[in-house]
Amino acid sequence: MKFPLVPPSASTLSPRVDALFWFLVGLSVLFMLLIFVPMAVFLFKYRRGHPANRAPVRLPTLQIELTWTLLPLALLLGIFYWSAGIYYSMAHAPSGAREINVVGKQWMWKVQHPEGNREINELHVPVGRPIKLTLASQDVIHSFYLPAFRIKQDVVPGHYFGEWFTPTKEGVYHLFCAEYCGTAHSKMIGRVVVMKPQDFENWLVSGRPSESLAQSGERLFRELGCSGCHMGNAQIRAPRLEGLYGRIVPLANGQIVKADEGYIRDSILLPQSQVAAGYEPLMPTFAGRVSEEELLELIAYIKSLGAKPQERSP
Ligand code: HEC
Ligand SMILES: [Cu+2]
Repeated sequence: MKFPLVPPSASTLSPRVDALFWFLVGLSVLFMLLIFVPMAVFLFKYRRGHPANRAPVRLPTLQIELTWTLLPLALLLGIFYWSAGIYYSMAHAPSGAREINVVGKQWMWKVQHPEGNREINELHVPVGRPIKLTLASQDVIHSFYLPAFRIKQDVVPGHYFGEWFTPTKEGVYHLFCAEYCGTAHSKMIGRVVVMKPQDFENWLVSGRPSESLAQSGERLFRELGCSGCHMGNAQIRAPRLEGLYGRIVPLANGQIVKADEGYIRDSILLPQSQVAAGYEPLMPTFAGRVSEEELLELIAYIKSLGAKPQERSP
């Protein structure tokens, strides 16, 4: 039976993570040898009864101290610089990435594609294209783990987490939950299917639902009564949401925030926590009334309202 020592390497990040990993393993082995080989040699050389020279030795203490202080310092700073570079790339998705939402819940991963396609414990992606994931949890802490792409991200309820990868090889790869999350945690597994771009297009079209993600969000926007306040001639003065996504928003308390997914999420669940400047805190909370998936649909809709720069008169 084949038992691979390391998972397959199938993303642009994998070789970088592996290089660092093997360097660290090599370095550890080197230092282990540097300590244990002399130890064994001295044990043997100075064993009882052996006529070795046991007279005290004089060594240049300062040089020795400096060497074993400065050398490890340089080595560790080098490792820091190297790994910080990888960490930085991991944290910043390239622009033009395909955006996919993933919601973890006991005990499955639910995936939403922008076109409206949905999957459970499966994630279909095209090869060679950066994929940007927005991760959320419906209940407890889960951890989204794709070993072949060298990404693992804890997903704590109440926040969005971003993660990205560019698959480099077609194939089927493991998807795990890597945080113990209850009875059926061990069954919270799935697969990532990396396909040729053309096959992926066909897959998308073959399963295409009647509504895109943003269209589902638009329907919810009406059903939940958001449009009653946020559209056209409402009784209550509420901000228009066109062009909100990505904009800088001044808040009533003087703070200035960026309207990203997290901000929109908080606006819907905790409207009192961040009141837009110039408006009364009249928006009711929708906590408990919308699921994580519905929230992501609403956000997709608000994002689809475009980023047209628009003057806002408070
Ligand atoms: C009763 C009227 C009302 C309803 C219903 C309502 N809102 Fe609001 N909303 C407001 C008001 C007033 C504000 C501005 C004050 C604030 O930030 O809380 C606001 C702010 C927001 C903001 C922040 C906008 C900005 O410019 O910073 C978002 C996003 C938002 N609402 C989305 C929604 C969504 C989505 C729904 C439906 C699930 C909804 N609202 C339902 C009145 C409403
Ligand atoms: Cu889990």
